[in-house]
Amino acid sequence: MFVDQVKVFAQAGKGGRGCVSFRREKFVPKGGPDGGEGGRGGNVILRASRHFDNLANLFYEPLIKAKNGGHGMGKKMSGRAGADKIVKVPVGTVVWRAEEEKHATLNIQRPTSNSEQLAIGSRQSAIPVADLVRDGQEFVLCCGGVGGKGNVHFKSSRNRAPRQYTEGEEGEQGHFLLELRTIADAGLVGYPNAGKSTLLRKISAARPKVAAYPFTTLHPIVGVIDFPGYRRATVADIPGLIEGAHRGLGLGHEFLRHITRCRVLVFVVDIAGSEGRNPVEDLQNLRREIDLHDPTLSSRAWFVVANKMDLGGAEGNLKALQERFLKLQIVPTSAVNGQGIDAVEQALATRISDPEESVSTAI
Ligand SMILES: Nc1nc2c(ncn2[C@@H]2O[C@H](COP(=O)(O)OP(=O)(O)OP(=O)(O)O)[C@@H](O)[C@H]2O)c(=O)[nH]1
Ligand SMILES: [Mg+2]
Repeated sequence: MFVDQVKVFAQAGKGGRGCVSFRREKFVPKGGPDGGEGGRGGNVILRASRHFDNLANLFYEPLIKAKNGGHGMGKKMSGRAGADKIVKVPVGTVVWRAEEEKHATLNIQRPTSNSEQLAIGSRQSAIPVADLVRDGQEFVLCCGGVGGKGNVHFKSSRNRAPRQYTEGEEGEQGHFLLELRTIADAGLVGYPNAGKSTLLRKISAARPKVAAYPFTTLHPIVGVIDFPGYRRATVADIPGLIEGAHRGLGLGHEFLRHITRCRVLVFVVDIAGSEGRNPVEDLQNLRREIDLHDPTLSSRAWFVVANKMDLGGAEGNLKALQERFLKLQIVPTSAVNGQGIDAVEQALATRISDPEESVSTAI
């Protein structure tokens, strides 16, 4: 199962209680207080790991609790520290904290497209607290409570047999929303059946499913391309978009956030116009959809892959597309027989190494 958004409740460990104890030893009458302090509670820590590609482990275990600290003991012995709870999440996870008060009514809605604020429940909002973008990066979600003081801390010249102690502090706790935003250099955007997955199979070792029906790809898949000179780039294949995707139609909206980190967007269109499509309109609609989802996406570097060149009618449509978008880079390909794949790799290599230069405003 692929999970890219999950709500969790995290609770750090409580600090251990301080101890009340007096030294008892043969030939040492009135040995004095010797109660040690409690151990600190364990932290809840998120650690980004490149071995995970989604948040399914948290879906099955949405309560994350770290261990409490041990109580203090006699002979000034401190309690043991509670073990930290380390939870591994995929690289690219964004962490949001839900507001404290209304935990009971917490009820997630889809993130609003343009704002950084995420609507959770009716009146609640969440604030972003961490973005784990490097492998091994850690974030302390909840800090463990400090241990209490034992009676040895309360001794003084006037109080030589204190019986005071303090409880350990509670650990931090809270509701959080974790959201995965895939990290890739380039993202493939297109209508269902345009041939995005077929293209990814050709340019990388990734093996997304390919079939002749729409919505074959159900979650993002990242492939790695090796360029000459030991350079490499990652390309994400996301499920096909349809008109109205920004309003939640089809699968598109769910997954548009996975291209928000891509430096280059590759628009894959079915240039043969199979299934009665018009490639020029397709491209205009796709550009509009991503712009409506997030206006910053439409100012990214981009180019077009005109796929299915092997089919009838493709040549004419390609001409029409080129005439309509004169300044735009259009790479004709046929992903099934490998035609134009080198040109796609070349275009990706130049755009990814210098995306600034290639920001295009052709539409
Ligand atoms: N003739 C021809 N067929 C192609 C070409 N590229 C892909 N196809 C076919 O088009 C169909 C859809 O291909 P996919 O790669 O699954 O398309 P997709 O864009 O990933 O589709 P979704 O995952 O549904 O969004 C498959 O039957 C492919 O074999 C091409 O260049 N020429
Ligand atoms: Mg696909």
